[in-house]
Amino acid sequence: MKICQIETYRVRLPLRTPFETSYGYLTEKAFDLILVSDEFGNQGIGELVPFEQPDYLEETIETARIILSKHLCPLLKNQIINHPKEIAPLFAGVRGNQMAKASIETAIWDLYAKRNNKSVKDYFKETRAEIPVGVSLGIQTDLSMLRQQISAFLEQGYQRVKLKIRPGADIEPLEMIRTYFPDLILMVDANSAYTLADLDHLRRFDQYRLAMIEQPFAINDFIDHAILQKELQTAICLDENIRSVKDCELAFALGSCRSINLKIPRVGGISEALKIVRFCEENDLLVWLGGMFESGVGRALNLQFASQKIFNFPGDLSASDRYYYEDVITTPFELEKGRMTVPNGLGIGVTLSKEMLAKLGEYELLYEFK
Ligand code: OSB
Ligand code: MG
Repeated sequence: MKICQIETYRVRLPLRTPFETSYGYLTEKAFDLILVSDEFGNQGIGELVPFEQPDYLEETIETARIILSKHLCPLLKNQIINHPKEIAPLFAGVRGNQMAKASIETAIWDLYAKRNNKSVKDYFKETRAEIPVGVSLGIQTDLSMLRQQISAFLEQGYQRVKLKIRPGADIEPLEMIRTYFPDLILMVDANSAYTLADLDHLRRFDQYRLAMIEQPFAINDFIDHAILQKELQTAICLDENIRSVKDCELAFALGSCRSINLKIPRVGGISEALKIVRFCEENDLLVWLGGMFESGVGRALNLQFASQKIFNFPGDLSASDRYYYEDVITTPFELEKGRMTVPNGLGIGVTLSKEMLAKLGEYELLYEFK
């Protein structure tokens, strides 16, 4: 297969509810759709997911656009691609920039599956049709609002709640939640808001029966996380630290965590994500699927990937209406009894809405290879 054309649509969607984390406040999400076409006019779609601010990780949507158009797209020129697994080695000379790489790699998986009349999930072993899902809640200092929100999400069938926390907005919401929702599958995500100096404070978290504590320390810290994991009963989960399977090996060797939040874009695409799944399976690390406020395109890919049976723990995979009023795909994803259905169509299994793209998208032809 040859990549003959790469196009993009830039889109912005307002979030239904502004989302506060330990590092910032998000009211709308920008993302680019990346469309790759082969010599027969088959098309694959990927999503470029970085945020506008370099506050979750260093990549931003703007830096990713530059890496994509200046450094990654030209590498596809005159290449015969037999399998999407060839993309990561082709991109290896470009350091880092996993989300930029993943936008193309995942688009090529979609294209490859479509050419072969398959769903992306057909390339994974042991899949299932329905996935248990959870919801990630932003920092909420109004505890009665938080209580109402959690009740509403539980009524909709969400099977797990992740709460964003920071120093000063942690113990009180946890006390409230355990008073009113004693049996809830609950976890917290600090997005690096603590340091080892908070060790005594963090010890208090053990009493709330948390499924895990996600990313308490700095985004590249393996040693302090290992020290903390030895001191706590609660499992530590790493998100920002994990950019590749090598990072999982390091975390495992040091004992930095017992769980991995796997986001396909953060590790550069499906091929690396599959290596991480295998590593976690072999080493008894609990792996589950995280999210980046994806549109319907990234969400469809996440559902395909989470169809693998190892993804038992409900991920940050919520229905479209949890995030956005409208979407770029024709059929939004809905929740049924706390589960979401993996799309069955070819590739990632969704169709772009021409009307929505005309209304919301800013089009650009990135490359045409003759
Ligand atoms: O740390 O997992 C995170 C959202 C934006 C940036 C970072 C994170 C998150 C989430 C929400 O937790 C995930 C989602 O529901 O898409
Ligand atoms: Mg996280």
